[in-house]
Amino acid sequence: MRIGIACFPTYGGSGIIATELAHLLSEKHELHLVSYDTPVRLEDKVNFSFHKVELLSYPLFERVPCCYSLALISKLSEVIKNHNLDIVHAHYAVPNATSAYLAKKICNDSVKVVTTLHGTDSYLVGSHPSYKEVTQFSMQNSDALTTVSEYLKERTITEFNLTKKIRVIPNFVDPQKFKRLNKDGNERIVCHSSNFRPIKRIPDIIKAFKEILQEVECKLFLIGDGPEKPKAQKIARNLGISDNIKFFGNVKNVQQIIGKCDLFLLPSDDESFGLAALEAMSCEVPIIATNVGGLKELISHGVDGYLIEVGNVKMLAQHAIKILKNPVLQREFGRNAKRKVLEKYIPDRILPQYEDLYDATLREN
Ligand code: GMT
Repeated sequence: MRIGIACFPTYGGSGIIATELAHLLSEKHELHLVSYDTPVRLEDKVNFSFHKVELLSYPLFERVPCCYSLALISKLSEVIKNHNLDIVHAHYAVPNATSAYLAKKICNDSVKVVTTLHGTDSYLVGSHPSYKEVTQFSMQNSDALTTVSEYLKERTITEFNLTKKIRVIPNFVDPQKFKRLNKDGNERIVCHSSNFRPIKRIPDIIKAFKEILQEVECKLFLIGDGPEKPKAQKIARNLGISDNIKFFGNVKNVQQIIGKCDLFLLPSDDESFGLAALEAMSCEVPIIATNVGGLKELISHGVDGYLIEVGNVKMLAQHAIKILKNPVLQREFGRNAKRKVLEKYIPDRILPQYEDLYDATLREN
């Protein structure tokens, strides 16, 4: 097959999944990746072409972000025509699915569009009144539509009144890359990784960590960057625990840090799947997360981690202390997590689901 993938290049699950999918698909298919910058997880040597969407800088466009959607339509049309693509796979509805649909029209319907919804493109950005109409249209008029969890499927159908069939294809992780690593010392490490947006509830992590520190000597590793970082640093200073917290900023090879951690926290307000948690599980790290969205499908309470109510900092701290004080429990949760990853979330299980979908979509009229 000849496949084009459109995605965001930034730190965020949708771009990561799209890039990893491109690496895997390119082993068997002709692959073209399209974005406005080099995706963060793009490997140095790849077996496919990367097509950069160039933007025209023009004073009139200063406050009109539509120019990216248009440039993406043009670039996708060019790639579809020049490489005779069979499939364009848009990751994230806004604007990628819309641009893919219009590129298909420019190319006289010579290609099929598959859209994967990752979460915020459906329930946050896409459902904003400024984008809802066009997002709904682009979802309904994709040739195939997938979500990363049952939760996101149900929520999308309800919020967008969709009649389109949706297939659930979960996130995946490379279990050889994300694995347990030997620590440099005996230090206990609690970890979190995200793009530091309010939805991730970073202040809950810092406040819980203050309580954890009263019982267990440990460090908090915070990986990533985003709008909540200055606030997080200020809370840590005010609580007098800055010396125990390390802010890493954006890191390309997160597995080298997560693989040495003892516990991973993801107390988000909402999470369509929770790729960061999956990556930690593959490193045999127990998870404490909120019982929301796709996290409920990923984590089994009392088996590979704990699920808490959103905002329950006390419970977050209590469960963390329980795990950190009990290395046997920690190892058991970690092993259970890895077992689940190997059973359900490795490329060998997920890749065929995308390939089957492409095949079925090409067979349809
Ligand atoms: O939440 C993020 O940090 C980024 C966001 C994105 O759109 O890139 O991630 C979403 O997609 C991931 C990959 O499918 C999911 O694992 C995340 O759960 C989802 N984030 C949210 O729903 C908040």
